[in-house]
Amino acid sequence: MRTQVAIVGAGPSGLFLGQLLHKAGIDNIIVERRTEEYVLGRIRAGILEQVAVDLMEEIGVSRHMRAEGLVHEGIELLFDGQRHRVDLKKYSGGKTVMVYGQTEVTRDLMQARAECGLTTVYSADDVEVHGFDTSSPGVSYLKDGARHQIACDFIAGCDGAHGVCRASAPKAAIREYEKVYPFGWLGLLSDTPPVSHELIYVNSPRGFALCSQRSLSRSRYYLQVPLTDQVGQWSDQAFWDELRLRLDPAAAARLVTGASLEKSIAPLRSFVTEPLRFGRMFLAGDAGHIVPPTGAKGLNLAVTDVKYLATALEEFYAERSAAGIDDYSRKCLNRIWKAERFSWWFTQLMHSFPAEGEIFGKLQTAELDYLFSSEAGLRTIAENYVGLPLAA
Ligand code: RFL
Ligand code: PHB
Repeated sequence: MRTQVAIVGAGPSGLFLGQLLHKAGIDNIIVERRTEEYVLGRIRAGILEQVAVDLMEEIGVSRHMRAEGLVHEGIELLFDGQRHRVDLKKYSGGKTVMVYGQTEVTRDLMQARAECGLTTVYSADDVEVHGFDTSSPGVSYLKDGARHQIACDFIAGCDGAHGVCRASAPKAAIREYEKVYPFGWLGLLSDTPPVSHELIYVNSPRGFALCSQRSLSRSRYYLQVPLTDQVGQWSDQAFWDELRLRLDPAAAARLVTGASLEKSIAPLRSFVTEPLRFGRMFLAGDAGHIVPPTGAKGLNLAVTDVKYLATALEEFYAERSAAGIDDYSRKCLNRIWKAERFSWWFTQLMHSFPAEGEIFGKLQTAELDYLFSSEAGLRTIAENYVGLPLAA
């Protein structure tokens, strides 16, 4: 097989990139190690910044999002027993966010890809990337007992945090920055109405909690848990009891509980790879960087990476200019580090860090109190949460 761009990974990065390239007339094949059902079954992000909403429009996959997505103009932070609202729209110069699940985004992109007749190879084993330091790179994989080869001009490493692309970059050419947090998030999805019409981020003495949602009848909740906890230890009842204890009395009284549709624990980590380009291979999305989910930035950063990458490749094919691909890493990393900073700061501000002693909680409350007493403070939260502007 031959294509112009071989994309490794059919998560949001790979699927968005595939549609953008197709729209620009650039041929691409996606190679994914899991099945289509497995990819669709993963419950992850819930918040789209304007940049992701715009991209869904641009590639013509916004019909469901427009019908089912919920526009949110604010979020609430609960600390010291009281809820405080951040008016995102007011303090970010009119921007909002969209509540629309990654599962739904993925489904819409997969449908669009199928309608365009583009090739996606699912259940591809032992994927390998070759020759990206030459002008004729390739990707190979095992399927149905045989090794298949794809010759291409470029490789897009959209294969997430544990993919093969980053792992194949020469060790001497890559630098990795990492921070691991001493806790995880236990998530629960249920067909129950959300406790509030906006998201509530909770700083409580018992640990962080988040009340999120997927629709007016489907809720997504998270609890900060020790890294040693196993999902099996947490019955639905235990989850709801603990969540109620972390909420304020009014929210606790309103909480509607029900059977979980899904429960899982995700570790929290900040991670950045530099650079994001190795010859004719590019890293995009979680393959190049991870943020703790507190700032809701992961999916949105993936979207900006692939937008920059698609533009650079389009420039290469249309004008035979390498300026865009030469600048890809720098342009992405500038935005990535700012999102990393916000996600790290918001994580530190809202979670319990028992090892830091009681003073840490007091300092968090003082900082939160200050932020809500200051227009600059509210702007800082709002501007970062809705997403910083894209580079020109
Ligand atoms: P993905 O989604 O991990 O997709 C990578 C794909 O590559 C495949 N793959 C391979 N394929 C072939 N060969 C190999 N060797 C391969 N190795 C891996 C994988 O099977 C997979 O299909 O990465 P991508 O596309 O870069 O997308 C990134 C986002 O998924 C991620 O950043 C977000 O989910 C992060 N995130 C959130 N982001 C937001 O913007 N807003 C949120 O509200 C938000 N909430 C979250 C989150 C992530 C969470 N978890 C579980 C980490 C909440 C949680 C709990
Ligand atoms: C989610 O709904 O899954 C979600 C929302 C906001 C976050 C993280 C996760 O900050």
